[in-house]
Amino acid sequence: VEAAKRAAAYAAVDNHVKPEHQIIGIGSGSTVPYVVERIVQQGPKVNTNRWFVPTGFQSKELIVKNGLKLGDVDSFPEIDVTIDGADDVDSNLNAIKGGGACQLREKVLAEAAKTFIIVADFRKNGEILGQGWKQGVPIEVAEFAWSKVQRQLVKLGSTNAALRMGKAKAGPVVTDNGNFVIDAQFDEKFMKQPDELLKTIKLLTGVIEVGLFTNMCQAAYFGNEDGTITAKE
Ligand code: DER
Repeated sequence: VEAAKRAAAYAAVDNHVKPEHQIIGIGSGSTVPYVVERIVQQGPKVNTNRWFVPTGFQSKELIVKNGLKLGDVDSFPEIDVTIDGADDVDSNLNAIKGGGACQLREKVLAEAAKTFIIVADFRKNGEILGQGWKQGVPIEVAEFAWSKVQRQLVKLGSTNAALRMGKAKAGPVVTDNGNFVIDAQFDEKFMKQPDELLKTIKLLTGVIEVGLFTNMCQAAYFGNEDGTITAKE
């Protein structure tokens, strides 16, 4: 799977990170390190003129560790290209994101980018959202409102809406923004219309961001087990 992630990341960088691109958004997860690896390979000459905007703590560490200049979205509101991972992608390039609980800053950088590219391994290359990623839609919520939102998600039709608990941490996962995450499963009839579901969930008071990225991605690159790449535009 790592080779597939690397192949997808390399193809995305080779096709979409041009020498003239100076502001680059770097996503979160285990695939984006290969994106940074490939950008570093473009050489110090082109990279000294670039600023790299992170989508969270992990992303920031990745940029700094690779000796790249750290930018922020306040100084660089317009981003040339953002490359990020995803948990599931459908045939219309809609994505479930937030497996790493970074979807708020990821969506800000995806929106701010002229081009938003997804990189992933073959497991994420799907038809309808939720067929591959079974953990549900990640929803960032204010701590104060989480149980109210959970009840409303069930009323909306979620088959299972659960507060995301820490693994090496007692209690719930806390995002880089100090909020909680609810993972809410919905059946196919909802997941076939991700933009409708996004709007419905986003309107619930206490919801901060929803891990449904609809009509945002210009291209997605998937690494396959046989070493080939599938590109969806
Ligand atoms: O949280 C996210 O949206 C991340 O991009 C993440 O889920 C992607 O996961 P992976 O690159 O580790 O498969």
